[in-house]
Amino acid sequence: MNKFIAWTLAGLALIGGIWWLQSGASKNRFNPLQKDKDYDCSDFSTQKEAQAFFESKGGPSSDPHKLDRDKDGIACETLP
Ligand SMILES: [Ca+2]
Repeated sequence: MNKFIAWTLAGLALIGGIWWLQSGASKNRFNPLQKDKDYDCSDFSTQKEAQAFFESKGGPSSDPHKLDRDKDGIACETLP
């Protein structure tokens, strides 16, 4: 009987682990380009990269990720 309980718990742990991998907790880590992610300047390694993303999302007139807070058309001035 104890063996049965042990196997049941092991099975539940496995199912829980699979559920966790499929759940939102790990999505950003495995899928960084997921479209509903909110991007910050720290998500980019260069200003050029941030600028290209900023322009692909509508540029200065849109800026849903607030990459250009001073609205001068240049995203993430602080990046190299
Ligand atoms: Ca700016």
